[in-house]
Amino acid sequence: MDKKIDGAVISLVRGDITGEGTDAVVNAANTRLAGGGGVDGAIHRAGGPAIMEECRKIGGCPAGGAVITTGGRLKAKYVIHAVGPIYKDGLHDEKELLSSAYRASLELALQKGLKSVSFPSISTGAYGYPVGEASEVALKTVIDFLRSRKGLEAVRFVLFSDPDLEAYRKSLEKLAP
Ligand code: AR6
Repeated sequence: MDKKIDGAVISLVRGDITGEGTDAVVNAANTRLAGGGGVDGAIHRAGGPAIMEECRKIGGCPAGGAVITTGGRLKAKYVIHAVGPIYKDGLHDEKELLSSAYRASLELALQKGLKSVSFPSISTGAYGYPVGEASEVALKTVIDFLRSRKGLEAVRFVLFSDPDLEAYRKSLEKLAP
């Protein structure tokens, strides 16, 4: 599913983000940038050790933030490591932190002059954020960004399961009918 937002396109696809050919892929990282399971493990496995070498030099990143490294052996030239919140009950700034992680990633992409970025569904795996709510936060943040800041041409959400894709599809339909 595609939606045009001003000059850019938001696409929702089902797949494995490590195969994406966008300028950057976003990783759902932790504050220590230490690697882990889920999409983080998959990106480091596919991209090779050069990514972790840069992560170690950077040292860490707070929740709500993002840092950028090489894409190593990935097709994508860069990996943007975004740190989403660990979901508790929705009353611990989860929404603000999740939105901030998406915004920080988009800011980094613009700073580097990138045109296309692929996101996974940050925080909705090991970090437990309900995907219905997270998809609305993610898409609203990206739509607001694309409407106010020019330069990006394509933002892809690469969802790992059909239910996740369906949740994002519903949210996008609601936010940009
Ligand atoms: N491509 C796209 N999406 C994927 C892939 C993939 N190859 N693999 C998993 N997903 P998670 P989080 C989906 O747990 O919740 C790590 O250990 C997955 O199905 O990867 O932000 C980090 O080191 C889910 O929908 O990230 C952190 O410690 C989504 O990606 C912690 O987990 C996010 O799930 C971060 O947790």
